[in-house]
Amino acid sequence: MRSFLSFLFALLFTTFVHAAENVSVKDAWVRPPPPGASVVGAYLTLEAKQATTLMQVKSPAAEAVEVHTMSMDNGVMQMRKLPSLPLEAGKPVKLAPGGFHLMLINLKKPLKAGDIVPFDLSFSHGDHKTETVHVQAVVRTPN
Ligand SMILES: [Cu+2]
Repeated sequence: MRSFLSFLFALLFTTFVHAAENVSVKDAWVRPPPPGASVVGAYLTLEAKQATTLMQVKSPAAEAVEVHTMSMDNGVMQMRKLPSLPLEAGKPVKLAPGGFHLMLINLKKPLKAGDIVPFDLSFSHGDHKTETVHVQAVVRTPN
């Protein structure tokens, strides 16, 4: 009986760990904002084992965080806010300068190189399954 119970617990725990591990985040960084700037871009690479959708991003460093895309429109670079960002299974999505990025809107305090900016990324896997991934991004100049 005891071994059956521990088996059950192991099973529960395994399921839980798998559910919490769908999305991995790599290389999170924030561009150092120019003096006086209240808006700044943040970048990272997202990968999901199973298809999911990034629904919301929050950070204590800014009033809001938006997901933006950049595209050429009649020779002019345009930024557009996305309501959500879908991820396909096993296909990394790189948020990088010139493409998808996170935008910190109305910084609450100035950021400088070396600062750590926490983010909470909320994903919806469908079927009412959600996952929040906590990310620590470093403020640094682009490579
Ligand atoms: Cu932007």
